[in-house]
Amino acid sequence: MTDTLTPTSALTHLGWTDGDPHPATGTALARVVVHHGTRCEVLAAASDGTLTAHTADIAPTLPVTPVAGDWVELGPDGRVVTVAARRAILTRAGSAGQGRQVLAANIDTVLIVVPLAGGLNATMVERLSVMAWDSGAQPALVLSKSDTTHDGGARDAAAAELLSPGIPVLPVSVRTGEGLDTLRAHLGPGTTTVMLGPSGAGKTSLLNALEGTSEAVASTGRSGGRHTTTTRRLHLLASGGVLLDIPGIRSLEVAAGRSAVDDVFTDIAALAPYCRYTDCGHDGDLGCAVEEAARTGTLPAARLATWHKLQGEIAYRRRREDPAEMADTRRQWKAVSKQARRNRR
Ligand SMILES: Nc1nc2c(ncn2[C@@H]2O[C@H](COP(=O)(O)OP(=O)(O)OP(=O)(O)O)[C@@H](O)[C@H]2O)c(=O)[nH]1
Ligand SMILES: [Mg+2]
Ligand SMILES: [Zn+2]
Repeated sequence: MTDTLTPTSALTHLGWTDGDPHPATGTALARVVVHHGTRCEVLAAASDGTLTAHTADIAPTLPVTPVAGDWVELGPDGRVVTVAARRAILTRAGSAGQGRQVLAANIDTVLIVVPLAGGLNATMVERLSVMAWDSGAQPALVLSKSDTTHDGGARDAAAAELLSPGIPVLPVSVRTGEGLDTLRAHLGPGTTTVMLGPSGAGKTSLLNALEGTSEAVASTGRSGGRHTTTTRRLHLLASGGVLLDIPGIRSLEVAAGRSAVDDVFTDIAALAPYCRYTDCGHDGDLGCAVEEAARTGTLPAARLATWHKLQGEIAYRRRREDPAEMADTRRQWKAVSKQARRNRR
């Protein structure tokens, strides 16, 4: 790249904001493009203001694994010596025994990409929205493949607005070009965006359509649940922002806190104060306003069912991740089974 930029404007082009770290003397600030094993590809701002790509070894003493979007400092030998504290992070549930896995760091916007081919999947919209809110970044919902609907996705967009209230909903198609300009407006200069959606939703196709790139996409008609994109990678946009393309995620991998659930299930959160008990579980409790709304049809029953599932998953993960709570649960179960044994005598 040979644009004449000052080091600061070069960093801004990489998505650097005032809240991000300033480089210490003797080190250079760089952004992780992709991480593989003991190395990272990074983009750094040279003193003449140009952006330069490097492959940097990771210092073995580094306490955290860098991910795409991380700000890192390169030592005099060019190795990654520190990973800066992360602003918003997108995470998913790790495999058993692990905590959460960080998918992208220092993001401003999460584009939830849900395909319209085969019909709008309500649960997917709800679950991925929870995950997006939990990141601390601003979510937006992209309904991809709008060309597969009869009305350019208008009906699905109206339905999606109720499923994930308060966020922009954009029907788009890379076939017809619908919605691409609106989408571009969401990827403003200096902002960092990550795409979150299932495999085959058309994330990489969107990147290609927006930027004229030719990253690999699934060949038409191919199915079988394999990921086409296999790395998490940061792409510089002509608009001056950055876009992270990551492998597809299953909406069952959601890991989030209760407040992110309330951000999406605003209808349930608004009804809860009218329940008789302040700690109402909306599950057979006496005087429950939420269940009453589900009975009369003002609240879709499917929505309450997804809410219950998410609460169960949060509680389960809490116990798994928090040993104290786990011990508490064990004690409770011991007491219960003791009581049961006593009752049997
Ligand atoms: N009809 C239609 N098909 C599309 C559209 N966008 C993408 N596709 C097709 O959907 C398939 C999957 O697209 P990809 O871009 O590889 O999907 P992805 O979300 O990146 O998938 P992973 O990399 O596996 O996470 C490809 O065959 C695309 O041609 C669209 O707007 N309309
Ligand atoms: Mg892809
Ligand atoms: Zn209730």
